[in-house]
Amino acid sequence: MTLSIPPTKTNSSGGLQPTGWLRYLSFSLDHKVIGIQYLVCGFIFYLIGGALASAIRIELTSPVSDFMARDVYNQVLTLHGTIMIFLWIVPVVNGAFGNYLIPFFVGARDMAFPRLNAVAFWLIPPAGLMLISSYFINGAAQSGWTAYPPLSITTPAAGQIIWIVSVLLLGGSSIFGGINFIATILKLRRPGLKLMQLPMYCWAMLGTSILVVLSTPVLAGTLILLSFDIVAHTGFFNPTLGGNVIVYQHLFWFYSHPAVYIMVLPAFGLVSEILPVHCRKPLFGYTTMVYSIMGIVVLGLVVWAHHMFTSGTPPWMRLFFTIATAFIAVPTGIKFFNWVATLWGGRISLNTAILFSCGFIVNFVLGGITGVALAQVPFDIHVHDTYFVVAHFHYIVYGGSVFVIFSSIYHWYPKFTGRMLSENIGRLHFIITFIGFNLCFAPQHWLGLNGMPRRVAEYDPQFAFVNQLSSAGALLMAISTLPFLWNVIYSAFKGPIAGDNPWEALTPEWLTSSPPPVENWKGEAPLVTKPYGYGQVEINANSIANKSIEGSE
Ligand code: HEM
Ligand SMILES: [Cu+2]
Repeated sequence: MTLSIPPTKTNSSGGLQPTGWLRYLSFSLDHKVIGIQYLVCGFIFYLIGGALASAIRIELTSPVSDFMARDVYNQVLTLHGTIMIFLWIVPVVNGAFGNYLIPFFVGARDMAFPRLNAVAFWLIPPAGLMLISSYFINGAAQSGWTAYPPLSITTPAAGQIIWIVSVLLLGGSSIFGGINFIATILKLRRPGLKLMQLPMYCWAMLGTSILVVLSTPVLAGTLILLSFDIVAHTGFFNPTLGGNVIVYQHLFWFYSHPAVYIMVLPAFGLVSEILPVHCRKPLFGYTTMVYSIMGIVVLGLVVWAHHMFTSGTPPWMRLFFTIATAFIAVPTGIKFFNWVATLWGGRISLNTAILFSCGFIVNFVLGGITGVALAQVPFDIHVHDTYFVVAHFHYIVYGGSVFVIFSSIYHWYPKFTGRMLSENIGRLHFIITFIGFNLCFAPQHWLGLNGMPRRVAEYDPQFAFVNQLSSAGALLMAISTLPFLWNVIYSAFKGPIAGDNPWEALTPEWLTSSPPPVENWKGEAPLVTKPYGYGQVEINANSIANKSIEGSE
């Protein structure tokens, strides 16, 4: 049942809102402006987080701590992890693309709650600035992005409290966003658009938003209790006051395991939009794709203790969490095979968007395999808190989410700006990123298997050479940002004009002008019931703007 109110005239950005580029610095209510705000703001934080990553890798080129003092290393590491997760990946795969695309995908003129939407975005820059500023007060948080007690209770309090307040603000932002996505997808659908006709990214965002709404408040509550332990010397997690550090770990991972799906499910959705367009084939197995998203949501909520196998978990619990974790490979495997089947026999045009998407598939499978390995208790005990884990999660978050963010930027840039990016520079960007990424993180598996611990500024000299390889990869990754930056900035002014639908795509955002007008469509929103009708309906999407596309089976 769709209870949708057909969105009509100015429900959002009318009247007194600034126009031109100033919009992007304003409290705009237009979902497209907010989407771009998330994207650009996230990218700025990515550059900062990347600079910190480079600093970490410079430190690790030699076995002694010569580039930074050890506690500075811990602060830089904490800042890097926190920025990358809470200020780059989560806001961008959810906030940026979700805001820009979801209203188009459901045929609405804006999000369900435009003001809440703007508030959700505007919580981010101050939270980020606050987090970074704590570095300058001599004593920034240094207990890692997990803030495990007792370390987080015993290290300097001011920095840790600032860290907690910023993460709370960012968590609030993400909850507001999640509520808005659920409401928009379920309630603002254009009449006649059934749930099972929605583009896959809508399903991914529905699943993700359910995870956000269920798990982020748990993190918020946990961090509030932690801050009481720090400032009021309560004893929730402080063992010397009768508290329990393991309870903290359970509560923390009840959020932070789902958080990996908050970072990768939207990426799954985006890839599912991009592949069919660039290989001119329908998305393979739509229905199984939907069910596998929901399967991942349910399983994702019950596997958190696989992060705690070395925390004295009883054997029955280990068994349960191993099995549940291994089961996630099933829905994930379904998605993988569906993507491959979508590509299979397609008319693939090897442009940058699909290169990054294919890069994602390759990297993600490698990260997934090491994930299943880590779910096995004996193996996990061997490599716990070593570089193997660092390699595993960077294959997921960088090889997964970041590759998809780039793929999506290449795919939707013409819609965002009305201009095309340079494909040659794009392919160069892809090649350097792909080589740099694998050179940086693949050797870390070896480091971990051979016992190099993570979160250290100093290590055994036998690991020096492999660490230097890894740092060389990181350098390449840093360099790869340059052609990308040049491309997006230059093309915004000088790129060839894109036209409304340069890829001849069938999803509804392409059935309006590029960039789209305020309120998305000049006339009625088109009813698109076959977003992946390639090869089934021979249509030229340009000529059917504002008409309904009903594919013939
Ligand atoms: C730009 C390329 C990147 C490089 C070269 C890089 C490098 C590193 C290094 C060397 C560490 C220290 C590992 C340790 O000692 O435990 C680290 C930690 C971490 N990185 Fe990255 N990273 C990059 C991108 C990312 C991205 C995109 C994310 C996104 C979520 C991310 C998330 C993390 C997290 C969560 C930690 C753990 C922090 C902690 O243990 O508290 N990194 N990274
Ligand atoms: Cu997990």
